[in-house]
Amino acid sequence: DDQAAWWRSAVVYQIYPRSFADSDGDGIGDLGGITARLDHLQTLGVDVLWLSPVHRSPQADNGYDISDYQDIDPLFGDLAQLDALLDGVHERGIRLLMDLVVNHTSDEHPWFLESRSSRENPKRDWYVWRDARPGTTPGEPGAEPNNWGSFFSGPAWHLDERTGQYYLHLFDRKQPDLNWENPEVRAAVHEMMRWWLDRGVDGFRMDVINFISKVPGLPDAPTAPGQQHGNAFALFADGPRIHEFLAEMTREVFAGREGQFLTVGEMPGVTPEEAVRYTDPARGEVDMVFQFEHVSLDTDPLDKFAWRGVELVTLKRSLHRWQDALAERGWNSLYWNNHDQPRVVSRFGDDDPQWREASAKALGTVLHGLRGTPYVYQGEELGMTNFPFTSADQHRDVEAVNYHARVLEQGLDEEAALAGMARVGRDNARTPVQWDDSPHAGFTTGEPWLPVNPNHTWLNAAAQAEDPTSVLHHYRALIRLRHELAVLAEGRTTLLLPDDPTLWVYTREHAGERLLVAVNCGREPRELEVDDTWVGAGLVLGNLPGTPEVLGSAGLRLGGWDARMYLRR
Ligand code: ISL
Repeated sequence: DDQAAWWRSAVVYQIYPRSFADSDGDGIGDLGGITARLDHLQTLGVDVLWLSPVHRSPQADNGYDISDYQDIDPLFGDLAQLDALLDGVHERGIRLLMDLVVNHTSDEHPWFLESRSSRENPKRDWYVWRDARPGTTPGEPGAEPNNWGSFFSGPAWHLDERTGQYYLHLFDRKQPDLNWENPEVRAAVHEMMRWWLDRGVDGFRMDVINFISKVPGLPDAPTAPGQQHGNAFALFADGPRIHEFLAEMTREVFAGREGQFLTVGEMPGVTPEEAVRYTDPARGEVDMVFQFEHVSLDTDPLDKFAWRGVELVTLKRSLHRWQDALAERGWNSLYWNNHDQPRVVSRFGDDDPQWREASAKALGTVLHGLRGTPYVYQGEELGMTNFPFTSADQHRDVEAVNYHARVLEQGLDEEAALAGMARVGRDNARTPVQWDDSPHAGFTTGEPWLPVNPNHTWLNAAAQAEDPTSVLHHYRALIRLRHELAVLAEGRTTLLLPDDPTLWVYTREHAGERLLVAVNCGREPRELEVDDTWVGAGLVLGNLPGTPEVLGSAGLRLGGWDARMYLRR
């Protein structure tokens, strides 16, 4: 067990640069904007920043399609500004993680331009090229080499006319998958990673990193009734050589370096059993993973936009299954939000104006009370909400835009599709950060690339900085507690009342200290009995005014969306 690891008591803040702060008035956030807002992050108290991609990119998927790994896109600035940001961050004792997007590149990356230029090109094998299915004519429907679908609608293959072969793209057709079976590809990625470490960055968040090892032969996947594409997940996620590739990466990139780094692997579909393997320090793969179980419970696995909701009992059991599975070996990362997920207060909380603030604080308390490294996504610390989408043309995200086009093409229910896009669409997380109540929320002096949420007039950072009862102040307290209380960083987690439909209650225990986290995830007040060993425990954090400072024998009476932490020494 890697007891000494600094990140066990750290909190990470994710910046989606395009939506954080704009310094040059083009309506798109940039590096200068981040540097100008570092005070916000320092007072919040976070230890690490993770920047979503700022590399050179055609922006087909907002930067997750990189055409030069060693340059900054002019939209965001240049390398000198990245160095200035690094200095500013390090001066404040904060570390910086870059996004590492190496399952695929942009189709405009020079590697791919070479690879597609001819079947004989030395880089041909750097990507995944295949002939049409035997007995078919290239280009006709069903001629794709296998039946895999893309995450962003349609088949996962695109026919390149020039050489008459298809290339694989698990995401957009502008995001061709690299062929990790080829050792030259792996060496080129390692070299690029070392270049960033030499520049001073402190680690990487690795995009869909558990997709890089595909099952050899790329066989067809089983199809569900009514589904056009096979369910290929098991054929590319956690594939046969994934652990080998990650261990090799650690050896090639981090071995022999001075410094304290952090690696987090984004891993859709990963199971707790696999996660233990990925994060076991003895195996030298990654420090922690982003798992997806708790953010997949409320949508249809075959159609992400078919939202169906989730019972609290299911949600808490899921997160606690992960707490239990990684209790002895490995490490969890904890998140509600990122740039791909709807806003948590609208999703699992209650964004009615009367309950928004309390429920945002309550959900923050639940997550930050758990064992693992918490991640805060920009705007979450303000309790930002989903955007009130009403029409298709308000969405910019390639995933939603492609989905909507397919719904129209296939004559499916457009109204249902729009409702789903409004509920779970990724642009909910991508509207500009609400800094103040000015016309574009202080985000830009120009026209924002995505509209600002109209609620910025009353929901913004400036107002919350003045208000000690705000969501912002609550997050500052949660982050401070992570640093101060060893029981929060290290304690063992035990879920109480697993079947209770609205109460989320658990304990943490470490070296003679015990913490009780009690949260009411509903509007109705609730009584909670606790055993005598808790009598006398002191309040370390509450949500609502008038919360008792010491726990008495009568237990707790929790108001709507009440959230408390009590400590017994
Ligand atoms: O939001 C999703 C689509 O429904 C997720 O499946 C998402 O695609 C998955 O989490 C992988 O995300 C990462 O890689 C994508 C990129 O679009 C996401 O923004 C990124 O976080 C491709 O690079």
